[in-house]
Amino acid sequence: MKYAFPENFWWGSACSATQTEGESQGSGKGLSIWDHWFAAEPNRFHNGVGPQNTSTFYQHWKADIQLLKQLNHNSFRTSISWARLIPDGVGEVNQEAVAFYNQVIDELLAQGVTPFITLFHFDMPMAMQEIGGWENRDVVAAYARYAETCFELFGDRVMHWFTFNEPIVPVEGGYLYDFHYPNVVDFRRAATVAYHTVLAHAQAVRAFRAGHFAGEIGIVLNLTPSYPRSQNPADVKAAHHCDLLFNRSFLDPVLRGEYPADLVAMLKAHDQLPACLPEDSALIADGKIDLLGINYYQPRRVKCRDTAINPQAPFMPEWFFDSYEMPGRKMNPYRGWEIYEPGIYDILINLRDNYGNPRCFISENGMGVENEQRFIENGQINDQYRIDFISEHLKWLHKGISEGCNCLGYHMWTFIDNWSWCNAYKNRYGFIQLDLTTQQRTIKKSGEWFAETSLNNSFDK
Ligand code: BGP
Repeated sequence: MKYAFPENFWWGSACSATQTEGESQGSGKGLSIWDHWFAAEPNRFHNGVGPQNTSTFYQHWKADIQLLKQLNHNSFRTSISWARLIPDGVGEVNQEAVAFYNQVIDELLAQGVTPFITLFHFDMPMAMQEIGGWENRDVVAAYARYAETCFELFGDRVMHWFTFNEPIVPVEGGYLYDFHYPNVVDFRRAATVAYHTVLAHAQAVRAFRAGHFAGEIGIVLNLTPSYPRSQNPADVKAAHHCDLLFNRSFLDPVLRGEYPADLVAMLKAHDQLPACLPEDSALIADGKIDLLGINYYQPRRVKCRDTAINPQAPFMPEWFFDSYEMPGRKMNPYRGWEIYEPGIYDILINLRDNYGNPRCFISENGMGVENEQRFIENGQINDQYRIDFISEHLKWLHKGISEGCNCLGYHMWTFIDNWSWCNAYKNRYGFIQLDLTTQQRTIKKSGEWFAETSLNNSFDK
C-alpha cells in the first residue's frame, strides 16, 4: 500500500542547542544549568560525558547542513541557546552568537531547508537560575526580553518560532523527580515553575504579535495520551488526573487560553496552587498559538492506586494514580519506553475533536538504541528497526490526516546522534551516526529511507 502525504508536508528532524552545539564554555557563551550541574556532579551523566563537546555543530554547521540537504529535509528545528546569546540572561548580547545563528539560518535558507526555531529547550542560563529560575517572575520578564531580541535579530528570516520545547520536562525533572538541576522535590514549587513558564510563553507571544513580526509562533509539547488499565471508573479517573496534570496543564492554556477548571480545583484542594496576580488571566488568554508541535514517544498507562498514600511523603502526582504495565506491551528496552504507534493518531483525534483541530505537526518522534555499532554492515548502520518504527507511526499519522486532522509535517528526533542530557551518548537516535572520537558522520540506512520518503512525499509498505 502507498501512503502519500499532503503537498508541502514538512519532512525533517529536530535537535537542540545544548545537545548539538558543543563549545559550551567558549565563544562568549554564559553558563547554563547544564554546565553548572555537570561541573558539580559529573557522576550524574552517563560515562561522565558532559555538555562541552556535544556533536560539534558549532564548528561543523556548514557541513552538517549539507547533510540535512542530502537527507532531503525541507525543514529543520533547532534552538537558540539563551545563555549563548545573552550570557547573563539579561543585558548585553553576545555578537559572536548573533554571527553564529545568522550563519546557520542563512545557510539553511540557502539550502532550501526552512528553519524552525525554539527559544528554550531545557537550558536555563545559570545567571537566571541563581535568582530563582522560573520561580522568579523577574526571569519571566527576562525571558520575554530575550524572545523579543530573537524576533528582532532573526525574525526577518525565521517564520516558525516555538517559545518552549516540552516545558513540562524541566518541571518534572527539576522540581519533582530529580533528573534535572536544581533537583528539588516540591510540588508547589513545581506548580509555580509550570505556571510561570506559561506566563513566559504568553509574554513572548504578546511581544511577537505587538512587533508584527512575519510568520507564526507556537510551542512544542510532549503529549502522552493517558490510557486507563480498564473502564472501571477508578481507573478512568486516574487517567483523567494524569491527563490534567501532564497534558492539559500546558495544552489548555496555549490552545484555549485558560487552565482546565478541574485542574485548578484539584490543586486547590491540596493547597498546591501557585500565587496568581489579577492580570495573569488576560495574559494567558493572549498566549494562544498559531502552530502546535507535538513530541510523541510513548503513551502513559495508569490504574487507580492499590495502596494508601504515605502522609509523610511529599505530595506528588502519584497520589492520584499508579503506573500500569500492560501485558504484551511493545518496549524500547534501551530507553525503557513503550512503543505504541496508535498513540499518535489518538493525539491528533483529540486535538481535532476537543481543541478545534489546530494547525499542528509531529515535532519529535524517535527511538534511542544502545550500541548500534553491532548493526554495521558494509560500513553502514542497518537500522531497520528505526525504519519500522517511523513507518508504523507514519501509517497512523496518515490515517489521522485522512480523517481530517490538521497535521502539517513530521520531524524525527534526531538528525545526527546527539547528547541526551544525563544519558549523554548512551542511546543513539540519529539518521546519521556520529563517531565520538573522530567526529565523522555516516548516514544510517534509516537516513536513506527518510530521504527517499521525503523526496517522494510518500512511502510504500
Ligand atoms: C525529548 C527532548 C529531547 C530528546 C528526546 C529523547 O524529550 O525534547 O531533547 O532528548 O526527548 O529523549 P532522551 O534524550 O532523554 O532519550
